[in-house]
Amino acid sequence: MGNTNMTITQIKQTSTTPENQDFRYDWTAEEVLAIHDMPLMDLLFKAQTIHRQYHEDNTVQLASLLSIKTGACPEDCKYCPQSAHYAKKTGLKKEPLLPVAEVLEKAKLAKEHGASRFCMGAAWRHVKDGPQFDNVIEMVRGVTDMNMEACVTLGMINQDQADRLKDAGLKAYNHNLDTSPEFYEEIITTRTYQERLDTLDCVRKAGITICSGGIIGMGESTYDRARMLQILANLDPHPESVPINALVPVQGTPMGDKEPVEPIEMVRMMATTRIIMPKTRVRLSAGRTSFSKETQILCMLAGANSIFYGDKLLTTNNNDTNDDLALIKEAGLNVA
Ligand code: SAM
Ligand code: DTB
Ligand code: SF4
Repeated sequence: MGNTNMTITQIKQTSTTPENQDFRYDWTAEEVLAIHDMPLMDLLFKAQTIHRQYHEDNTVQLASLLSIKTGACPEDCKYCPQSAHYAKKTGLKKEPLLPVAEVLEKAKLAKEHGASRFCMGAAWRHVKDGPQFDNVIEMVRGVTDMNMEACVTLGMINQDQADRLKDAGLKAYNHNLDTSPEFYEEIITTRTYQERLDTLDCVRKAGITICSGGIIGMGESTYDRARMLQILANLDPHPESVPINALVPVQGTPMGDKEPVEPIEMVRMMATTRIIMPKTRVRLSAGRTSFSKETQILCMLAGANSIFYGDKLLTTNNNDTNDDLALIKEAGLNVA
């Protein structure tokens, strides 16, 4: 990997402008895979070295998640407990859009508990104009007024809808690529990869930051993982936020029986993401409940600087908040 004897102080004195060679938008999947497959110690060293150049040391952002509209989604994403296609087997109950006041109350509590970002998710294929979207706009405005970063994930959106969200103060729109274009068809048949990229384009054109990542542990190869990261890293500018989820296998979905993700595979994903997208916030997202404290710390050493904080993700359990606070204290992290 070159320059292994350079000290961190020396590295910090190098240019941090996006013109320097840490920032590339022409990655090949083979190059990304080669980074991913590096000897683990070299990979961790390189990732942490880059991390310290572009991010505050010892810092983690806490983001809270809330499902504002749960279940009965017409899409067939094979990993997702909210898809109507698997509802009979998962038994997940459909719920209407939550009232604005209830959502804002949850956001206030999240802030009081230390979260600086509040993400609201709706099990929609795409956003429809009308009273429900108007309510989401109010939620975004309310969360922004609390001085929290508001993020939503609502499925596909058009330019007009993205512009309205921006006007309401939306900081970020989450829309994941989920996997490589080649493996994608085995996971989702009701929406194309290109449609996902088109939504990201509207988000960017509206001036909203992009939050886009994916899931590992669905049966994809490491090449598929590298391909997904390649496509994200070739967006110019890079997505401001990349969530990496380990599949939460939910009984009743077609992926309910998948083996848990090998912890070091998650660490390698974090490090690769950090190296090819130096300034991006890398989010250690779903699947943390299956990882030890030590694995999570390794993920952070590899460049992850955000976790979802709160008892629940959207419909599945998240780590106990006391355990998270203990981890943060033990590792000497500051909450951003
Ligand atoms: N319906 C919207 C969409 O698909 O864009 C927003 C909600 S959707 C639940 C948000 C993301 O959660 C998905 O893109 C997927 O990456 C992640 N996700 C869903 N179920 C998951 C699971 N069982 N394990 C890990 N990640 C999951
Ligand atoms: C993301 O990439 N992960 C979060 C957030 N974006 C919306 C969602 C994880 C969902 C895990 C399954 C569930 O709880 O339903
Ligand atoms: Fe619907 Fe999103 Fe779940 Fe796919 S991931 S089924 S679009 S809620």
